Amino acid sequence: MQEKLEKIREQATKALESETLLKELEDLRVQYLGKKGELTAVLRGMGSVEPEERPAIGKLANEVRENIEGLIDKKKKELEKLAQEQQLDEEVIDVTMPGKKIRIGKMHPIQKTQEEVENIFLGMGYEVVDGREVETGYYNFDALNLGPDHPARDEQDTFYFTRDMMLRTCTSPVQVHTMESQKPPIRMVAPGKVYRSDEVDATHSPVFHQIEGLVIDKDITFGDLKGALAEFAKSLFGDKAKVKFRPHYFPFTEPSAEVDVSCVMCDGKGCNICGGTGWIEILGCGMVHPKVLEMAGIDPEVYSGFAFGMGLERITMLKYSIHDLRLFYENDVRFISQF
Ligand code: 2NL
Repeated sequence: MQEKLEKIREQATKALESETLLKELEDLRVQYLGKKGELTAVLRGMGSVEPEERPAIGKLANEVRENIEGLIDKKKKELEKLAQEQQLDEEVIDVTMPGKKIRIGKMHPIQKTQEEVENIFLGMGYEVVDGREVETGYYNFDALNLGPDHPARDEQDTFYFTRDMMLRTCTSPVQVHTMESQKPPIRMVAPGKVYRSDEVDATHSPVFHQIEGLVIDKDITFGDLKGALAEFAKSLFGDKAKVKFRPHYFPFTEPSAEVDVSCVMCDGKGCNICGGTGWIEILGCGMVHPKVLEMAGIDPEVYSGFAFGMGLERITMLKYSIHDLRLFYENDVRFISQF
């Protein structure tokens, strides 16, 4: 009996000394000390031990149990410490290393110009109105007094889905929808993407951005148009900016004009940006054609109004001296992040 106990102690000690895996320690505990373990098996045989020897054997058995328990606990602590050290070695953190930079995006220059223009008109009491990019021939052309034979309707110039469904070529349809659904007074701007079948070059793109404005009320005159656009030009290009109205033709306005602003680069003295003239064209405008008002259900005998339209790419190029519009669509952060 005594020998058996010593043997168990010896085997357990050896097994524990060579143990290297924390998860196997519990198996060893069960093997030696568990209910079906080796030590329990030996103690079950106590009946065959001489009664006078029993206390000594019992004492030894307890000693062996405590011994093995002690060794298991010691081993457990050792292995836990080792595991922790290993983990710490693997997860070294150098707190002096520079942190990861989070790159914050920037607003696209076209979007920036759009918001700037929107804000100027919001400040003058206009509303910003969004619309659809797919339109019918009526809203894109007929309602604007562009008849069936107008060259803008050519398949070469407009993206058609069907004979009567197309990508809008300007944001005027948004204004036509507004005139149909809202009673004057109307003061609105309609910004957004427009589509024309153009070859890409430094100043053309089949998708570009426009903002159009419309004011309709009783007694609106060309004087109101001039005042509004002169104020707008000063807000966008600075107080020194002057405007010049040149007669022009649009089918949807009468009279019509193109507006030049005094060159922001040379103050009107003449440079290579303005081609030596001192003036730069920024928008088209005019008094809304009576036929256009009538078609939209507004009585031209009672109401009058003005409208204008400008390309946001063009304005942005002027503001930042950008010479090639393709840069806007390449999405190179080195370009975008400059504005
Ligand atoms: C340009 C010229 C213009 C308009 C747009 C307009 C809209 C309605 C009625 C009458 Cl609903 N006119 N829009 C008027 C004059 C000029 O744009 O050169 N845009 C880039």
